[in-house]
Amino acid sequence: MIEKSKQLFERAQQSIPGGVNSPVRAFKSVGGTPLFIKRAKGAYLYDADDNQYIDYIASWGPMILGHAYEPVVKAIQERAAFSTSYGAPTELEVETAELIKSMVPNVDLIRMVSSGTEACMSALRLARGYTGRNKFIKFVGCYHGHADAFLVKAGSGMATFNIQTVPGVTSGVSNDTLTCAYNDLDAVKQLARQYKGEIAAIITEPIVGNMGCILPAPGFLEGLRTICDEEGIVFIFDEVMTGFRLGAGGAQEKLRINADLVTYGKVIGGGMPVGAFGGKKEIMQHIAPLGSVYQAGTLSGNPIAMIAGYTLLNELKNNPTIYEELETKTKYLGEGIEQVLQKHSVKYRINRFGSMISVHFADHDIVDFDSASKANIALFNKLFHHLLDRGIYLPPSAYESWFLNNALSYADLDKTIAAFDSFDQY
Ligand code: KE4
Repeated sequence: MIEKSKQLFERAQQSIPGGVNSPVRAFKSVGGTPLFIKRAKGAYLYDADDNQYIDYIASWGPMILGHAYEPVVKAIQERAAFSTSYGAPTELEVETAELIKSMVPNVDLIRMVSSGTEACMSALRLARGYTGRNKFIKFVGCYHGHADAFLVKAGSGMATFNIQTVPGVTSGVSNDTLTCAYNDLDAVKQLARQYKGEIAAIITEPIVGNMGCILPAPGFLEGLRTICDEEGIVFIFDEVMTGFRLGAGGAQEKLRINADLVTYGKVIGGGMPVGAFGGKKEIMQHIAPLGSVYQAGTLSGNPIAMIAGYTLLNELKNNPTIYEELETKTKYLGEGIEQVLQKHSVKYRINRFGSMISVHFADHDIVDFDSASKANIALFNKLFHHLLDRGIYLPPSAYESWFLNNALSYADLDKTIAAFDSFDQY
């Protein structure tokens, strides 16, 4: 029974385009009425009709320790009493930058912004300003936020709605966006030869979350690093999803590959609007006011957002077993689902890394956007609603990674596995 969500969705569409403030929330691909969430605690969401759901979205990544995590809530409440924004530097921003530098490798300087989009947009501008070059390479199906240059064959909501090009993104912008298939190193080498001296950056999700979860093929990221070294190209890791989720040091640490610039979002803000980009001083020193690559933001480093992120990151830094617990839970869930799908003789692939996982109904490996899009999306959409009806909330798209939070219990995982087993439309 979701009557209040239905009423709220009708009402929302009178004032907000599509009734949502971000397209992927609209349930467009899975169908049905988006749930309006009233509150959340730990691993559970509660919708406007007070239905409880096990949450595998975690606000698309940020809520890694579960919802309403006490230390974060308390820190926000206390800090708000000192005003919510100053538009001036604070000690808290310095402490947060120092904490991040102590957790992730290879970041000399870091600039706070208010979203992952801003972080990726700024990192690309910086790479272009630093190299004096215009073009850059992104991978089909990867998503780096909604800045114009990235809205070319992007993942996440664009894949969900099968949007290839976006009205309003001019050819003047998209002509400098070069794309090729994720995991296709030869295609990158070909572009690097064809546009020698013209490519400012290669940006990638080191572990992809926006086509579902997709892992880099052995040697792929190392190959990109070599091309960037040989061609003077800035290598950008978009760690908006993987940062502080795969481990305290993110993908750079887990995969033992150093990018030149790294972008962050989601977990870094503990659910508040925070993004960041950082990297080698040689490059970062070109950012204004040090250098001439302009970048700015009224609410960048906002004290409420900073205290939320600082508190959460400290918890993660001081309790490294959290990552082992998350990985063990994700492995347990993946293996449980695998046993069920094998029992039902279903063609499937499960891609998993750390606490990122996705299930694809296909009898081919899911290694790039083309293979992800050839999976049985309709079947996923049916399964989505089967689970939702049983109080289990997956991301409402086959083109999204699931995000586990450490408040999930093994009873929650078993309930999820059982719901896969009770599905009778495989
Ligand atoms: P935001 O501007 O949404 O904070 O971050 C953009 C972004 C950048 N890079 C990566 C790897 C991302 O995954 C994202 C945003 N992720 C999507 C979910 N796939 C956000 C959900 C939404 O668009 O509502």
